[in-house]
Amino acid sequence: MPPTPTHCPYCALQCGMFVDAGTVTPREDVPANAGGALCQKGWTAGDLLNAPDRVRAPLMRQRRDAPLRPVSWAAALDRIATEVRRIQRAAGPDAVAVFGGGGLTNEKAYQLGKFARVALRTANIDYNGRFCMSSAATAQNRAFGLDRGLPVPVTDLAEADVILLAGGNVAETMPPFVRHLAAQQDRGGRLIVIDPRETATARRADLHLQVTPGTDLALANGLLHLAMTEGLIDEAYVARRTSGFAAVRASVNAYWPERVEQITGVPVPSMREAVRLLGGAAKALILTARGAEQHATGTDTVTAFINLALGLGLPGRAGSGFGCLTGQGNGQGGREHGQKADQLPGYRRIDDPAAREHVARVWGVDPADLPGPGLSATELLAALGTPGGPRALLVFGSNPVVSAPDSTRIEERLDALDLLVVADFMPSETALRADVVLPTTQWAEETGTMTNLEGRVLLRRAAMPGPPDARSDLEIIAGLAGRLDAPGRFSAEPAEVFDELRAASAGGVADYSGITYERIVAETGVFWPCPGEGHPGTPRVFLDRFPTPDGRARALPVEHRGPAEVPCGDYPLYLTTGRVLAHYQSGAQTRRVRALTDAVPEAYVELHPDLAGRLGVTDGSTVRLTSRRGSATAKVTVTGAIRRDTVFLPFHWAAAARANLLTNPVLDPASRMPEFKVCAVRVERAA
Ligand SMILES: Nc1nc2c(c(=O)[nH]1)N[C@H]1C(S)=C(S)[C@@H](COP(=O)(O)OP(=O)(O)OC[C@H]3O[C@@H](n4cnc5c(=O)[nH]c(N)nc54)[C@H](O)[C@@H]3O)O[C@H]1N2
Ligand SMILES: Nc1nc2c(c(=O)[nH]1)N[C@H]1C(S)=C(S)[C@@H](COP(=O)(O)OP(=O)(O)OC[C@H]3O[C@@H](n4cnc5c(=O)[nH]c(N)nc54)[C@H](O)[C@@H]3O)O[C@H]1N2
Ligand code: SF4
Ligand SMILES: [Mo]
Repeated sequence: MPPTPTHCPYCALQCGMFVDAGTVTPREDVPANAGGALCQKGWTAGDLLNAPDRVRAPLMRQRRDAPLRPVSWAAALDRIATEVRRIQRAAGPDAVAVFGGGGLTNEKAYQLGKFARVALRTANIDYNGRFCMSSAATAQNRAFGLDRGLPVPVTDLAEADVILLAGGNVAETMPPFVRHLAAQQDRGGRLIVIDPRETATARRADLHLQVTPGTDLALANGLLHLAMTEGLIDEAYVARRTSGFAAVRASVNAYWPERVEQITGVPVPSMREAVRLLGGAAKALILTARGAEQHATGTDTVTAFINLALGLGLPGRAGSGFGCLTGQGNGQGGREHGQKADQLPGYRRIDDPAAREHVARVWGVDPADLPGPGLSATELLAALGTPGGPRALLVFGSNPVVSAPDSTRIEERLDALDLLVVADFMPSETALRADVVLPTTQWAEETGTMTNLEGRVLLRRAAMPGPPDARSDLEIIAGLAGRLDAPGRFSAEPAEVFDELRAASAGGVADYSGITYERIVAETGVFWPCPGEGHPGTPRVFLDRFPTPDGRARALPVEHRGPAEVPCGDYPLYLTTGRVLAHYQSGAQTRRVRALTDAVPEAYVELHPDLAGRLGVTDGSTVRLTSRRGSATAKVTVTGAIRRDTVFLPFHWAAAARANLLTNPVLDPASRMPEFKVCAVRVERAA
């Protein structure tokens, strides 16, 4: 086989790569990683295919305390179908729940949503995107009537005079993205970064605002206040393209610079410089990432940055706008086609009668038989095994034992289930707790579409066969749907599923009806919305109008509330969590790649030198971190790049090094995003 052009298994940049017998080389034709850049995870992705402990056969245990043992596919799938029927007879359809992931292809995400509604008839399906994109998505939908991460192609970044990035460390989380920033800066463009840490990204910036964790909302309101007092508001744009801006003006009056400096720790002159840069730019982009979004105030924080962008007249102008950096490989498509509790394909709402009618017709079922909205991810996990809550959970593409907040409670809830099923190619920490583990093929062994952070639909192609006894998620879903006598068709062929997805999405907000595999190949990706095969796709959204009832963007006043937990006598420090270059998410994949564990072998916590001195610890010492929920241990890295009042712990490790033993599961009221980015902790020397 010649090298197969495909895309990376990891993040939302979806860098183009060739795979040849498991060896990866970069493609040069894909704009996201133009010129053929890959990060270390991409270069070493081939190692995932032959991970020494890869799951290669179905595994099952007879009782909770018995070991997992290999069984036939028939035995595994029969057991699941029998248990599902038993549980649903006793406790109703919602007693079986599904948990998906933003790494799944569009075809899988679509089929999983259909499987839940049509085969299981459960309302309870949600996915890990709640932990990821939900605040930005909710805020963009609220303001623009549409949630596409970036409003423009990444290559437009190079043309921006100013880029403001709030809470993103792209130098580690999507390194080839930095090339677009470098191109921008080479042209004389300026970069402003908001982060409590002086990250590799912040070091590239012309201006770094080292904000107190959880206070971005006040900062954004403060920047808008300054834009008003400095006469930098684009009044013609505000009058023509927005609604509700008068109320926003009135509310940000209270965010005068000295007050905002006190809340955020950002000096007034830095704020003023940021606003002058932004206000003086012909083209500017305001971008948020998880640092600003993963808070109980995440939706309103993103709204505050959108208000700033609207005041400066950015959204809907070429090369300008507001955007968020999507995280997971298919974090964009994964939030469009129905694995979210309140959603049907095409970014339709499950409580909209017209949407139910349309999708039910495509599925060949009665709209009245479709369930309504179910529980959101954190609430779903919290309800498992409780009276009236789900008794069975099917997981496809997530490792919540490591990645969900307050993980002690997650383990308790999973252990309280009658049935836990995990489809995965790795023996993740969640899979190892399951009653049935279903071994799947992975990225280079299967075909499907991924929608990257730009909203560009791409084709990942099978480059090689998977292990003989592994099956694709689509085959697994088809096998279960058949056993459950599901109505309608559950094809295991990605191209057939994609054609059905196109029909189901037609007329929806995320309309894929004009996109075909052939077009994706011929055009190196097609941007949604794309409502017909003759339609060119939409690289830049909002140029003429916003898809709101009156065509205007909605500005909405939002108030600073701060994090749910702030430091106190018992827990005197802020903990913030996030990522390092060499590891991905829960680490289920990257902790199995030698080059990556060599690069960063174990969990570490960043401490300011003053704090390290007070604690009497140095680089390499072991410390225990304790929050109101539990304790975790990690090695110390002393760095002046972090604030004195804050410590940083990446969340990629398992067992006692889990950041999520500490995190606060308090949720954003609108998006149901947990507050991963701030809780209060104490740090002590461990024996
Ligand atoms: N190497 C690697 N790359 C990845 C991933 C990975 O796991 N590893 N995951 C992918 C996914 S799913 C995602 S969602 C993206 C995430 O990509 P990013 O959002 O870039 O990643 P994070 O490290 O979670 O958070 C970014 C920054 O937020 C800062 N931060 C913490 N608290 C605050 C705050 O209150 N305000 C502000 N302004 N900043 C704050 C942190 O210091 C951190 O530097 O990365 C994607 N790429
Ligand atoms: N403390 C803290 N916690 C966080 C975050 C944080 O910043 N701080 N970030 C949150 C964010 S943004 C995210 S996105 C989540 C991610 O956290 P998780 O949802 O746990 O994501 P992964 O580690 O990518 O888990 C994916 C699992 O599915 C498997 N898998 C991958 N592809 C497929 C597939 O196609 N099919 C199947 N069946 N399995 C597959 C992988 O092997 C892996 O075991 O973590 C969240 N948790
Ligand atoms: S930046 Fe993301 S898509 Fe590109 S090689 Fe790295 S992990 Fe893969
Ligand atoms: Mo994410």
